[in-house]
Amino acid sequence: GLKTLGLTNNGLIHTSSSSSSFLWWLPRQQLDIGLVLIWDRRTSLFIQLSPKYKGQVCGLCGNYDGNANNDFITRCHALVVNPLVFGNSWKDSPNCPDVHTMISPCTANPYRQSWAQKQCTIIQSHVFSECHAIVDPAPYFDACVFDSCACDTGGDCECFCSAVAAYAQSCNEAGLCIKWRTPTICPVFCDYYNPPGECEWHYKPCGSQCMKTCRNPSGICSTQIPPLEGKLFIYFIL
Ligand SMILES: [Ca+2]
Repeated sequence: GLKTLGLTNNGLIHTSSSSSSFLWWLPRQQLDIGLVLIWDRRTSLFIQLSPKYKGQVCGLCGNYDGNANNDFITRCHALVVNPLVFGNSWKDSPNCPDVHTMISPCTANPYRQSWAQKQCTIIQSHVFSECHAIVDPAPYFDACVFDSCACDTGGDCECFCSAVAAYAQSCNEAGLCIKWRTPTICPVFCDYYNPPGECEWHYKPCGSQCMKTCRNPSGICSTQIPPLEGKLFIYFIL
């Protein structure tokens, strides 16, 4: 049968500011059940599952058996080729209509195409050159253009920034820290959140090692949480 790993609002591990775009929320018990879900409350969602669940899960993220070719399995256990059939089978609400055609967002929003392609070239540029041989930039560039074309209803830059950040995160996981943000390209203003005269918040492009801090006096951090961009300090509420 299908079991759901529950997410609740109990025992959240969180950072202290409520207004930062770089907040990561971690229900405490997820660490115990082997699931880490980190959401910046915008367009970035990070899911990490313990290897003990390999091949034991199903849904939109696949079955986690190391083979990407068998991930389009519907709710009725049928392996399909069509991504729409696959996606529709996993919709949560029966009131939500099925999607029957998928129009490329750059076709639907042609006025965004040249902007999206121009912006996304940063992934293929010298900024990420060190990473190109280790993590293939092509699928990330395509995804960046797709997402940047699609985001046409406010927050125009956010999808672009999240797409580039996704490539940077893959580089980070491969051991390469790329400092790609600038004051004009997807800037992060951590200092804004610092109280006057204090220096509590720092932006780290590739996260930081677990540190003993005033908010984490034990210096004990979960080893299950990978280094992530913008992670400032995370502490447990016990
Ligand atoms: Ca699979």
